[in-house]
Amino acid sequence: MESDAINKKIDLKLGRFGQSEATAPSAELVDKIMADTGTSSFERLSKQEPSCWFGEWGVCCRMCYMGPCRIQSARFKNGVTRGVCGATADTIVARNLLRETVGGAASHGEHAFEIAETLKLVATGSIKGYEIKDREKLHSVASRLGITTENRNDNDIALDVAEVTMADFSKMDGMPIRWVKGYAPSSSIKKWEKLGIVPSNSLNPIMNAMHRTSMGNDADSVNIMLADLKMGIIDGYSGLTPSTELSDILFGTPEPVKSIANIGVIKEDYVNLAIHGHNPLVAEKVVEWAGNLNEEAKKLGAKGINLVGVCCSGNEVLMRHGVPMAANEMQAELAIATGALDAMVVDFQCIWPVLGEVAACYHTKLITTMPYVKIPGADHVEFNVEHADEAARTIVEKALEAYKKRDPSRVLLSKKVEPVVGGFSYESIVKLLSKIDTNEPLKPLINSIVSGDVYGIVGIVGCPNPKLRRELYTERMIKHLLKNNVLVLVTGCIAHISAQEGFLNPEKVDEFEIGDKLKAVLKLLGETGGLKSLPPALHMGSCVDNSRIGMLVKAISEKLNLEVSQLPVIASAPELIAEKAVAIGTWALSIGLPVHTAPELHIEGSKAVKGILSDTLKNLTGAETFTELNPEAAADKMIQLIKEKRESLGLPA
Ligand code: NFS
Ligand code: SF4
Repeated sequence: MESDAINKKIDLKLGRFGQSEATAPSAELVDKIMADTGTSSFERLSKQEPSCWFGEWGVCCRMCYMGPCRIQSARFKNGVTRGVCGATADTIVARNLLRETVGGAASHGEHAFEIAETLKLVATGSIKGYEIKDREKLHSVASRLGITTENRNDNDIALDVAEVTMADFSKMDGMPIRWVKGYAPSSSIKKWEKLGIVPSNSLNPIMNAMHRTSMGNDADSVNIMLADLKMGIIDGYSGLTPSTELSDILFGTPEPVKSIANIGVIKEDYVNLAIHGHNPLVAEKVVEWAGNLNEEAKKLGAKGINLVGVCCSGNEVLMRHGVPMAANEMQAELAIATGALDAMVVDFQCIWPVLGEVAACYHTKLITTMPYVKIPGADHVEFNVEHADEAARTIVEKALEAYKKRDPSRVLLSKKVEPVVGGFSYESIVKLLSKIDTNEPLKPLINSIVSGDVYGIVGIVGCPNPKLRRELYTERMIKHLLKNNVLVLVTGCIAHISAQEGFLNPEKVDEFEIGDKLKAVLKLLGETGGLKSLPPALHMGSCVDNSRIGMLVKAISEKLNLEVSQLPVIASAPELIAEKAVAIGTWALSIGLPVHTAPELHIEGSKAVKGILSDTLKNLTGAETFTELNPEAAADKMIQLIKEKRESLGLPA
């Protein structure tokens, strides 16, 4: 009976699987996942609710076996104030937050390192399957890293780029990591030097962070939070930025590209293969082999192989190949529940363990590829760059094999697809602007900001959180910003949400209520680039591609000789889930951007940590965090912050 009651509650919440009425796949498909698998993200969430407040507030400590300890005083007057060792809420909250940031920085770091290793193998001619696709990017990266390019061949340059990148992880010369010098805003570096938080390599601080947060070490929340900022810098310049830049060298720098989005991109008469995860080394090879084996699909009676993208790999293959965007992270299971997805290949990060179980309810093959990411119920095809072609071929063959077993009676497809234009790399934006001003391409954008035609810029990044999906948090926040002439940049799963809602569709520029001034800018720039308009929001890529936003911010701040924190630019993670998103937010704070999050970071239990993030930080990097659980109010708060920044620059507010 109790479970009946829960299921009733779920029905309401399940609603439209976190999409608006207009964009959601059929109600039947949404019901189908529960009927076929007995589970869904909303159902699992509702069984976890209400969340444990100790965890939510960050005051649960499991750092040792005298605990777990929970600090009640954060919420209740006469509650317990210390753990067994005496740790207070401030200590525990700060330690937990630093560990979250470490989780994110380690993820992005390993992502970058694997690509650097591959670039090295390419440069030395040790592997065949990959090549340098973008020379221009190679040279630009080399020059930012201070590597000579004159009279040298590309392989030698690439070898230096790869080695400098890899050395940043473990070098012992005590000098700042090279990617910081080449890519961080110069005013930010000066501040970090004063604070003593410029990393000289990126692995030691990760080890140090795990050490200092273990039982009986750093108890000073200010000291711990400085380590947290340093971890943010590592995330930005040993994780995000090299991941993006080296991927561009190997696979090309994105240019605006047209495609489609939503679950409806899965097609009945094709072999459907979804690419899910984050590793372009895998995704790119699968794209290549789907092309090579397309005729094989026809021999099976299908019209060909239909590749579709999920989460960040989805963003990257959209940006570089126009592959349709099927689903954000939490919709991956819905894509399988169509019964028409023949295989889903995954690599690392944001791959929910439940996918093994869900795939087992259908003919769908879930294929894991990384030695350190295996999932019960999945087939494992080990992927390494030395044998990338064989692995990619096997993966596509598994999709073909599975297609034969598809049961048409269990297929339910959605017809809804939304046109999108994505692929706005930093370089492509500069290129577009240079059509207006060849000599000083950033000037037209800066002029629009100065005049107020673009009131400000908000980078909206991160994940779809089922807690906030129920109320379409992101869509509502973006609409409110657009209304107020704020230029919206999106990445990660927020880009999927935006695509499904129509924010990436240039045709919809008149459909949404967009401020007249911003609309005119979007239309002018669109026409300059040969489109009817730019889309209401610009898709700048995957989560590591937040580095592209970073490059834009650096360029604007240095062009104007202003600190990043003076610019009317804000970062927002409106449906934060992952530790990676925490790390990205911490990086944004380190360079001086205000950061909005919803839900709140796990810091409510500590006045000290909250105070550092929302206030003290203003004097350190110029940044601050704020939380607002109502999407319109969050947008209003951003607009207010932009207004204040504009006023202090003497711009029309
Ligand atoms: Ni970013 Fe990409 Fe999505 Fe969140 Fe996960 S896929 S790396 S963490 S959930 S946006
Ligand atoms: Fe409790 Fe301290 Fe151990 Fe944490 S480190 S579990 S607060 S005794």
